[in-house]
Amino acid sequence: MILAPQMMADNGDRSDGDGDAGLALKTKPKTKRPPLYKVMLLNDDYTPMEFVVLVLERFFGIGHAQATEIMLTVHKKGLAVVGVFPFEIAETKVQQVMDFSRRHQHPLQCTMEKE
Ligand code: TYC
Repeated sequence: MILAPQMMADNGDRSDGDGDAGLALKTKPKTKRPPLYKVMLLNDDYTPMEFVVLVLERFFGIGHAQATEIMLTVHKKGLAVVGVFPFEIAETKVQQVMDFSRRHQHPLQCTMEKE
């Protein structure tokens, strides 16, 4: 039953309704966010540059110009973080990229690690 505010006037137990039964301990409000995971692409010698750009556009929603920049960063540096996500989303991205690459017979590798 939901009571209208007027009906809750009798506060004989002096509770404020927040469920802490009046404990006067200093506690941090529990607002912990879920851990985030970096999703990374790794360089290799065989995957065509245009395929990597397509992967970034298709699975990470990155525009063509920025996708090209990120691809070139991976090409030059060996790897780059392409996005940061909660665990299940990161895991899905990695699977999607690995499946897509495998289906096109490219050795492109995508991995994730806790931030
Ligand atoms: N090094 C590849 C080439 O020269 C291009 C490439 C870029 C491959 C990024 C993988 O994650 C990668 N064709």
